[in-house]
Amino acid sequence: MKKALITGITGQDGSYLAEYLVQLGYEVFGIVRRQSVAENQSSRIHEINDQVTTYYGDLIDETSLYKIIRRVQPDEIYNLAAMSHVRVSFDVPSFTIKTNALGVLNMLEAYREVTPEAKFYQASSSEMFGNSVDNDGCQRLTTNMSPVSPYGCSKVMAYNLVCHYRNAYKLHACNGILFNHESPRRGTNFVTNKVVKGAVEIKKGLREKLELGNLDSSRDWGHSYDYVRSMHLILNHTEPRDWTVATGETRTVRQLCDYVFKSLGLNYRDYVVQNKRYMRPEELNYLKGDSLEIREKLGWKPRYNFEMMIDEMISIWQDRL
Ligand code: NAP
Ligand code: G4F
Repeated sequence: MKKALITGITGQDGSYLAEYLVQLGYEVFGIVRRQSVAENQSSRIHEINDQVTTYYGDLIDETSLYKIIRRVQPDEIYNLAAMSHVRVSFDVPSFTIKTNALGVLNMLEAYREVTPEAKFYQASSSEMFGNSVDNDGCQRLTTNMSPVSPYGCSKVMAYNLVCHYRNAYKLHACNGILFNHESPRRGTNFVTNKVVKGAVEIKKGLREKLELGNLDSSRDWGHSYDYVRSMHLILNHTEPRDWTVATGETRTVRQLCDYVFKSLGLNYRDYVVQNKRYMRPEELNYLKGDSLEIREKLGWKPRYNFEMMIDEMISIWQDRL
């Protein structure tokens, strides 16, 4: 039985990945942070709680990482833990860099010292590209990285550390550069789930308006369930290297609002108002990823399209509220 260790197992991706690896027959271990509301710690992994083993730890606490890796002796390490909110990273830049960059260095050091024969996946991000776009309107592995947020800067450092450790110490360490991916488990302060939840609340008469920031930025949105499957494929390819994972479709936040409100029989223009509070000091305007390589070489293919994913999110919020 292979052993997988997931940091960020309580997050959106961590919870889907844990379920997927359990299904594949892995013994799954996860690192969780202590939270003051105990129920929040494991709400996303509630259904598989008895099938995974979790340990308290933190990316910033190096000794906790050494202890856990030594105890688990993982075959595969998925490093998904991060301060993952781009706008919030402008408010807490130092914490963001400590967790997302130094935290990754801590993970790499513990991995190299304790289980260098294991495989290591790093959750890299399309936010690293900033506003760089190739001539064909896409971003890919060779696109220039010029981040426009503390979060993006932290992820570029982590990305480079992973490449460096792979080359310097001959480790099986890989970056998955994943474009935005969502699901009903997405935090409700990310735009897709915020819009879906807000629109369903409006439909049910629970609120009157929805406040958003920039409606004109474009994102390449896929489903988290599809994207965690790519993580496993990436790590189990014979050659350790980096990949981009995307749908290749892009939509504006305005188009997202239009689709969600229309699905509920509403016009978003009657309800959405803009509030500067949700704007960013510097915005990433446009993302559209080229994932041809992972589709052709590893056979990755998303099962959800945009409409299926948003419909699933709407349906879940209709039940929840
Ligand atoms: P998420 O839902 O915010 O989950 C992040 C996880 O990291 C949570 O379990 C969180 O724990 C944990 N965490 C945060 N700081 C930590 C620390 N210092 N030590 C240990 N654990 C810590 O994010 P996600 O959407 O699942 O994303 C997973 C990873 O992929 C992240 O690295 C993110 O930056 C990256 N990524 C995401 C996307 C996307 O569109 N979703 C795209 C590209 C890359 P708590 O539950 O205690 O907060
Ligand atoms: O949903 P978002 O907060 O996601 P963002 O900033 O693209 O970051 C996500 O994707 C990255 C991959 O590219 C990940 F690395 C990262 O961890 C995270 O998962 O915002 C999407 C767009 C932005 O342009 C933002 O300005 O929506 C715009 N937006 C407009 N109003 C809003 C809002 N975003 C949020 N969160 N809240 C709003 O009210």
